[in-house]
Formats: sequence, structure tokens, C-alpha cells
Amino acid sequence: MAGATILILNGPNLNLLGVREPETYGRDTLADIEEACMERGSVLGLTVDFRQTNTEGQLVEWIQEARENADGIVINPAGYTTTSVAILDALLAAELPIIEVHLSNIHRREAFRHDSLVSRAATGVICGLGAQGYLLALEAMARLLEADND
Ligand code: CA2
Repeated sequence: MAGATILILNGPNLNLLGVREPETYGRDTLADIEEACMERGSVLGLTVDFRQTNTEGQLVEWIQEARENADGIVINPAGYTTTSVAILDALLAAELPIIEVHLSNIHRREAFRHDSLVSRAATGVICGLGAQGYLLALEAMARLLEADND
């Protein structure tokens, strides 16, 4: 769907990307990922709105607003992935295509990272591919929205 807006949400501590733990999360900063998403969005004809917050309530507010302002949500819920019923409920209420992204392969890591609540609302999930996961999510979103419009 040309001209569609995709809201890309990033949860707590992702503002530290590129600065700490590069062996787990890679060397790209969040600003690098944002720039790459903007570029890929423009190639795909999508408007990308890229945000990060350390606050659960702020993520809920943005997801609620997306119902009116966006055509799809890409979300890396970070530390809220396995615990936030509030984010899950907001995503379910949004009635939009949702793609969950994790930089690391959460299934190769500690057991407490495995059971994502957010996945219950997600159309699809991408993990373990680093920053590339965000770009793949945009590609997938473009196809999902095209298919919706057929
Ligand atoms: O792999 C991912 O993208 C995660 O969502 C990242 C979260 C983690 O809690 C999830 O299990 C998997 C952590 C984000 C914290 O990011 C940092 C980045 C650099 C340095 C420290 C933390």
C-alpha cells in the first residue's frame, strides 16, 4: 500500500545499542538502525515513524495512537517482551498488522527470554538477524499491506 505509515517502536535500553554488549546486539547504534529503516521505507514507498522509550506506559500510549495514525506496527519490546500484559492488550486492540523484532535469537538465550507475550498479538516474529531484522520486517509489512489491498 503506497503511502502507508509504519510505526517502529523500540523498548527499554535499546538506546544503548552500539555502546554496550556488541557481541550480543551488534555494533549498529539505534540511530544507524533508524537511518537504515528510513532508507528502506522510502524504497518501499512507506513512511517510517521510528521511536524509542524506556517506559512501558509510553509504549502503550503510542500503540493506542497507532490505531488512528499508522497502518502497521513493528515492535522490539526489549525487556517488556515476556512480562507486559499492558503492551499485549494495546497491540491486540490496535487491530493492525504487527511484526515483533528482536536483534538476538531469544530462543538461544536464557529461558526467561523465550516466552514472548507480545508474540500472541504478532502477525509475524523475526529474531536473531540483528539490525537486518528491522529491514526484513519492513519488507514483510509492505507485502502484508499489499495483500490486504488486493
Ligand atoms: O534481542 C533483542 O532485540 C531483545 O529484545 C533485546 C532486549 C532483551 O531483553 C530481549 O530479551 C531481546 C534488551 C535490550 C537492551 O539492549 C541493550 C543494548 C546494548 C547494551 C545493553 C542493552
